Amino acid sequence: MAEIAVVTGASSGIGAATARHLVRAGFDVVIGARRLERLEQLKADLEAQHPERIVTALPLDVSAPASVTAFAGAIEKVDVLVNNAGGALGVDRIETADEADWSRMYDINVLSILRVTQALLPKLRASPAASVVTIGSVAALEAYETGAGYNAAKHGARAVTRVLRLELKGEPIRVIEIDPGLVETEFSVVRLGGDRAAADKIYEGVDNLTADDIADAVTWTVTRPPHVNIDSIQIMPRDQVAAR
Ligand code: NJP
Repeated sequence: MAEIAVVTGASSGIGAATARHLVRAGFDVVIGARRLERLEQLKADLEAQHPERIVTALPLDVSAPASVTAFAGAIEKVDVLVNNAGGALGVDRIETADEADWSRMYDINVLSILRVTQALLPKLRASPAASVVTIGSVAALEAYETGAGYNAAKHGARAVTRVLRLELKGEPIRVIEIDPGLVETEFSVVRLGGDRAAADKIYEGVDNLTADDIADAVTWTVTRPPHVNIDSIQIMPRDQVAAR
């Protein structure tokens, strides 16, 4: 029986690419997000390319505990969990930032990891060799102006990841953190409230990372021999020398 990887936030960007790479690497995948039609399209594409693999698309809102419970309840087995769902909202300086955005960023980047990991932990424990991956950010390692809410949230995600590793010490579950720099996905469109033209400007003239670059790293870490734990990987576009 194939190993099963669960990827949250798989309807676009890094999550969708990670699901694709993991299927190519021989995993069956469970993909979750709110935009179910995107997941169904990804499932159809993957099953057409890899008819031997099983792809399960499930609705998931990581900020709704009942949705997380239903998602986890529908999953029978899990060997790899990729906590990828998340994102940034707004670009305000602290003096004008919106508290609701900060609260939401904490919810989708930090509490999401708590909810999904907690719900799937019994099933991860049933795996002979499991991996839990956090898609964090270089924002957890450095600070940049207009990013305080997101920086704080990703620092939080990093802290949760590290504590999880300590608490699972001695169990066959490794905990991995992948911290990307700027990756060309829908991230900036969401951050800018749907303003695609403004988001495109951010990516203009820079040799950006693609979602495949990050998916490649995720897949590499979870396919190392079980005794090897890749603690964390920071991946930046060559020309990005600071977080932003
Ligand atoms: O962004 P995007 P990325 N419940 O917007 C999902 C981190 N990162 O791939 O629900 C469930 O294409 C959303 O699904 P949907 C970033 O912080 C990125 O770049 O259908 N899912 C979608 O699939 C994040 O943790 C960059 O809207 C929810 C996905 O999240 C991860 O990479 C840099 C959800 C977002 O896909 C993937 O982001 C960096 C919810 N409530 C870190 N809310 C970068 N791109 O530059 C959102 O340092 N999602």
